[in-house]
Amino acid sequence: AQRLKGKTIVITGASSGIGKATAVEFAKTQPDDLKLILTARREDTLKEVAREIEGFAKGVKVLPVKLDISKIDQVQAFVGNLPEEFKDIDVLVNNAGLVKGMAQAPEISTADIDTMFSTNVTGLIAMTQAILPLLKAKDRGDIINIGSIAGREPYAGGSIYCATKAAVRSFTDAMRKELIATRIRVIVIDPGQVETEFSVVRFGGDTEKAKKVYEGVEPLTGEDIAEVVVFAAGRRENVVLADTLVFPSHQAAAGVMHRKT
Ligand code: NDP
Ligand code: 8X3
Repeated sequence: AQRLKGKTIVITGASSGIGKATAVEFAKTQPDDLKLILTARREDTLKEVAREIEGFAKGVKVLPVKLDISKIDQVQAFVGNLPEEFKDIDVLVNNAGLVKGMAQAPEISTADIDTMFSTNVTGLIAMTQAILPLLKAKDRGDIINIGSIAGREPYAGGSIYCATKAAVRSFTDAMRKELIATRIRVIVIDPGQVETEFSVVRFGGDTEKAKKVYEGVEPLTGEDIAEVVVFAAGRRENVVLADTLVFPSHQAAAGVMHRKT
């Protein structure tokens, strides 16, 4: 907790799931002195998360920022629009991301392909490029990217999503090499199955269909991944948790799941 003292942390996709849980976990771990910049498209939800955190962590200042990371102009304006006291960013958690549908080629809609790539890949890259100069200027800081088992092991019905997460993995690994002479830590955390709004979004709001994904299994929670993110950020500066794969105990690969019937 001491190592996180006074840090300014940006989390994308903090209105739900893993991102929201990560915001709460940072605040629980360092409730006395921390700044959190929480971004997502749903501003009201971000404000609720901010109220929740400020209710239990009196030393945490929370700044909710409406930001659609798939819109490059919004990302490029992000740092310039921050209040002065939030500009000294130490940690970027690139978490915002989504999957659309289960369609297979040649039936994948162009709109869905665009949404997945512009959010999970070009949005994440733009956000990283916006914040990296601040980290380079002080030669320290963390970029923590949320990848997925899907980026290591592509599955039928997930070709585009899997390709986006493979791109996150390549971008992350190349950047770690590019920043080798700095103290900037480049980290990727790959979750297996986590129950969040992920499947509800995948199936266009169909909660019944989403529920079926988790029938007979015990998925991870957003908090489980949040703990790993905060652990990585809280290590001694010379310790880089470069690459972590996290499964629930019933899962051994993207498609290897033990279901109780
Ligand atoms: P949720 O759907 O619960 O959360 C996704 C978050 O991303 C929301 O806060 C959403 O906010 C935000 N988001 C989506 N699109 C945009 C956008 N264009 N601009 C800004 N924010 C956006 O899902 P998870 O918590 O599960 O997902 C978080 C990350 O974890 C994703 O990158 C996902 O791919 C990854 N992941 C998830 C797994 C799972 O099984 N759940 C497994 C492995 C990885 P809003 O809608 O308000 O914009
Ligand atoms: C989410 C994991 O395998 O359900 O990234 O697509 S999977």
